[in-house]
Amino acid sequence: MSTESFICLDGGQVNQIASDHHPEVTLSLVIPTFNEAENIPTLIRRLNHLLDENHISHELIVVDDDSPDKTWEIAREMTEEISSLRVIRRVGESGLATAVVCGWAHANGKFLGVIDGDGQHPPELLLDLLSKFDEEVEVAVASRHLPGGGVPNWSSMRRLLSKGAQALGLLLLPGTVGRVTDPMSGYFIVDRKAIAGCDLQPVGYKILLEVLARGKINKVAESPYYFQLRESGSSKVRAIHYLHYLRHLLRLRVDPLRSQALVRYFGVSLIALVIDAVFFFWIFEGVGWNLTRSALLSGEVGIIFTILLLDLWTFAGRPARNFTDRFRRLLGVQIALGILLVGRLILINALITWTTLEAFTVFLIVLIGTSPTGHLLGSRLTWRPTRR
Ligand SMILES: Nc1nc2c(ncn2[C@@H]2O[C@H](COP(=O)(O)OP(=O)(O)O)[C@@H](O)[C@H]2O)c(=O)[nH]1
Ligand SMILES: [Mg+2]
Repeated sequence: MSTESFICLDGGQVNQIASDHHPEVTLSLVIPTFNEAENIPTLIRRLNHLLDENHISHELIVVDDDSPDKTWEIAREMTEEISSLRVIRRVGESGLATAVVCGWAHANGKFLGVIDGDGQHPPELLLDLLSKFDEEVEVAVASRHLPGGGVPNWSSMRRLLSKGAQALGLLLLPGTVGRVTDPMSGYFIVDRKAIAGCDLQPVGYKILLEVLARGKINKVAESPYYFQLRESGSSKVRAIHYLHYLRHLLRLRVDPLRSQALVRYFGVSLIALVIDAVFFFWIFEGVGWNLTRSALLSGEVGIIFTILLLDLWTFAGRPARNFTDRFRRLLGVQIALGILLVGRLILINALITWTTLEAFTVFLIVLIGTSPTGHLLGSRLTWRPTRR
């Protein structure tokens, strides 16, 4: 944790956020800037006044990428007038999203926020966003796509690109992009706890995507707002940022394949499969039950093991909020895998009738063949972390 009012960083990216916060700082608000010299003084004064007036202890952290218009210098001069203001000048580094992570890595607050430096985000909405944390959310997002929000001045081209980007995101990362109405929002607050220790490595503009994908986010809240006209200067969005966005989506898509949770998840599927097969063999060959009854019973035993292992092991780090929530999740797995089990029984009987294969071979083929679908279905339906 640091408290210097001015830091100049020359190289070396910071992407880890500490879990401790200063007991006296509630909100650390990062303002990423590049050539915002004309906008920044008004915005800083407005933000500081608003937060002071509402007794919210805060720090404002401008993270400027060595702007040619000397935004960082103008902000630095203001640190004498505004004690809550801190300025980070990054030399030889650029990118909105990494600037935000850098600001948070130097922040002291319990809640970490971000707001554009060009006045397009109405500061007053901060109060609304902060109030959402009373409902135990981890992230509060300002959304342009809720009733009461909007983007008045965008060209049809930019609207189209924005919609296209969102659709692509939904296709590639439905579990992340689908959690909010405005995944492209650059105005939000996150509880430090949810991202502390996470390896945040955003590419390009979309810091919210990174937070939703890598943070420990159970519940998200949203507040509508109108995207204001830029006060001065121009947007820094360029064609290359759409490529960055695509790269970011692909990276977030591929990374979880290496994650521990996924390995555990497939570990459970494998264990359940073995238990199912052994149990089936025992009651069918040993006890002498008929094929359908044996497969039904062994299938249910496999499901119960799956439920227990998922709950106690795989998703132990993502606990349910209460008993009802936990019960709902477990019931979800039972229903999803139960439906699959019925399908499996039909398939087993069909294969026995139409082929000359042995019963146990048929059972194994169907069990192994259908197992991935069932477990994927189970996870999709039940461990989706948030319901909006
Ligand atoms: N530090 C930093 N800030 C940036 C960079 N690119 C954009 N910004 C800031 O991020 C905010 C949003 O950028 P803007 O170009 O207005 O995006 P738009 O509102 O989506 O058109 C503004 O405060 C910019 O000054 C960057 O590379 N580094
Ligand atoms: Mg802007």
